[in-house]
Amino acid sequence: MPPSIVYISPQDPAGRWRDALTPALPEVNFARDFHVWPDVPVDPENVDIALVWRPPAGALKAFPNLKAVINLGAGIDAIMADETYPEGVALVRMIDPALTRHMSEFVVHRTLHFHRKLHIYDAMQRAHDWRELPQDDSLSKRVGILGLGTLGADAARHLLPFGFQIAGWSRSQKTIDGVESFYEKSGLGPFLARTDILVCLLPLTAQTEGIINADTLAQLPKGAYVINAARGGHMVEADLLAALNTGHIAGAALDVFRQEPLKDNNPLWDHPKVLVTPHIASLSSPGSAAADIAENIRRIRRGEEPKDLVDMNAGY
Ligand code: NDP
Ligand code: OXD
Repeated sequence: MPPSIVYISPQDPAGRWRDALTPALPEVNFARDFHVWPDVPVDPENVDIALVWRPPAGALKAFPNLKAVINLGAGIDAIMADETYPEGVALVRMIDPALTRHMSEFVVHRTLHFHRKLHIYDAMQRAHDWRELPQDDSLSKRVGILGLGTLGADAARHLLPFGFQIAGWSRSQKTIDGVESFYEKSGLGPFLARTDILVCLLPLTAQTEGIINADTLAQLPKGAYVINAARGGHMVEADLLAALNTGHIAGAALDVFRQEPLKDNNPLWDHPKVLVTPHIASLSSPGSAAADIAENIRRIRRGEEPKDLVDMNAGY
């Protein structure tokens, strides 16, 4: 009996992934060997691969012979939070050109929005207020990206042509043309002190949880902006609201929240200095990602190491 694949994503129907993977894996009989959780396959011992997005805690335990879990997104924090994650099972994250491209679009858009004061012009339009505001030069505007990995490095490269002064903060030192590298805990203070527009593209780990808080916001120059497209857990919402209300932070673009969907009574929804989007900065694209997922499934089944493995010790 050939091994089976299980798809576990309570949030996203399986259809788009099945449709994209079917031509990419002609050797797999999808009608027989692709199961959509919670429909339990007749023989859970026969499942070797799980394709998942935010699987409920404990769901993976039902498959005792899993060889790998393939995450259908970049962030694996929801999986790392599952204390019952089967020990020793390889975890693969998503690195996909479309996912990266779409995130850079979002970051460039939000950065330009604040840089060109479009949030203020939007409010002026609603007030029928026809005035010119002073225009800052991009050459003097300092953008700082928390996390200079796949997404952060690409966003930095896309921002460079506008002339911004770009820096990034990561665990290890980076060499990217035109991008100043700050790293380790000791680099965080100097990085924040030189940042007018802060972009968060970190993974959510024990070390990065709550990293945007009263203390770090206070280290940004007065009038700085915050763009969080990573995870809601990076941000202490009450601290951001306080900094917005004192005027220390001039505006924030938030795509991710501690509780999603954002609760109807959350003050961020209506805050005049906050732009809210519903975790859409970059959505996974089955059509783009299918070829790499298929290649990884083949590698795993041949007993080879898959690409884009998560470092379980680092947590990302
Ligand atoms: P990567 O793993 O490629 O990059 C992570 C970066 O963060 C690396 O530069 C890493 O440093 C740095 N980092 C990790 N821990 C620390 C730390 N403790 N201190 C300093 N730097 C640290 O991740 P991606 O770029 O692919 O993705 C980033 C996150 O974006 C995802 O985890 C996900 O949460 C979020 N995301 C959000 C989406 C949305 O729609 N809103 C869509 C896709 C992703 P080093 O390079 O030295 O290892
Ligand atoms: C991801 C996301 O991590 O969409 O891919 O948030």
